[in-house]
Amino acid sequence: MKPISLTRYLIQEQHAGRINADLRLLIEVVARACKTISIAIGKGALGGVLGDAGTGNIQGEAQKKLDVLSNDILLEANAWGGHLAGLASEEMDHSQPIPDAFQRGNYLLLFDPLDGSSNIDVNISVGTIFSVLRCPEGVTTPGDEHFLQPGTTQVCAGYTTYGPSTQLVLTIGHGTHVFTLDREIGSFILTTRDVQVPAETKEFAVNMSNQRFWEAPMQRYVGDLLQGKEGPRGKDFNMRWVASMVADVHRIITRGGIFSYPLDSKCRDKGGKLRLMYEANPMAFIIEQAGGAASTGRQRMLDVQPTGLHQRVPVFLGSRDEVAEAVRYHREHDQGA
Ligand code: FDP
Repeated sequence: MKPISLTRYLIQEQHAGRINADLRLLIEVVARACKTISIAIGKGALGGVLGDAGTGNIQGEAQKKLDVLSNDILLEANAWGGHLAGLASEEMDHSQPIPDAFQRGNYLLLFDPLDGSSNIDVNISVGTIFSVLRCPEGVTTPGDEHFLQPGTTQVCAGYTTYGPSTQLVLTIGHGTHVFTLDREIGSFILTTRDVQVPAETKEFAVNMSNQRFWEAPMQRYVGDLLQGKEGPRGKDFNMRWVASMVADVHRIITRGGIFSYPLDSKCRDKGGKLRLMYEANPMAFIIEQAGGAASTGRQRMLDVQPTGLHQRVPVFLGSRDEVAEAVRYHREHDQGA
């Protein structure tokens, strides 16, 4: 079959009644912004975009020039389309309603403009993650509280990975699909329809240097993985850790695996390391739509009721059976088994 573009895919979805014109436009605008980010990243050292911006975000993290640039690109692209009521980003303290000068729509957009940005200066894959929610009925000027909806209410989620090729992975709740950027024609082309994460895996991703700070169930879980064939899991496991969530999740989308950023004593007070609203939830939606699973270790990720825009959570996601195993270790620990 002849490959189809993102535009054509979205029009087909609209004709099938699965999205409306506003959501189609929203996705097109986000995809276009991601192409602009991809071009800036691709220039690397020649574009003068590497290095620190000399500022920090609300989370106390140093911002890279490309964090700020990517944020500005997404904000600017989405301000005037008429499809959004408000936006929220990792790089902004609070959400922003669409300015009065522009028409407002019915959707809310959350994004992490440049995930894994600590990898940018060493030319390793980074990405953009986004999530789309409905603006609650009757709300014309949304505030932070209107974004605090559980992941199950997401109408669309996606990420772009800026690697050897730029790929957009998208779900509107009808499977997860992979698009690859054709740099010559400037279009995202559908390259894998209905991608499926294998249910079982022999590969795990975690920052092992945090091991001594983990909780007991995580210690036991990874301890058993490391024992391989001789241990209770009865098979040898391989480990990968890119340290860009997008790149690690993309590997799992492609060939299976489990990604975890568990609770540890360093991040316990904050609730975890990764952010619920624009990292864990969109990835959980994408992974579930690809047949995988996502959990905090104790609860399905998409069922978490958010309490803050920048809330953090522990994350386990990927191959369904392996996530179930990690959850089992937590359950057995909590039940004192
Ligand atoms: P980064 O801080 O570079 O943006 O979002 C946080 C994140 O990267 C994830 O992309 C990545 O998986 C994780 O942090 C890396 O954590 P470590 O520094 O502990 O490896």
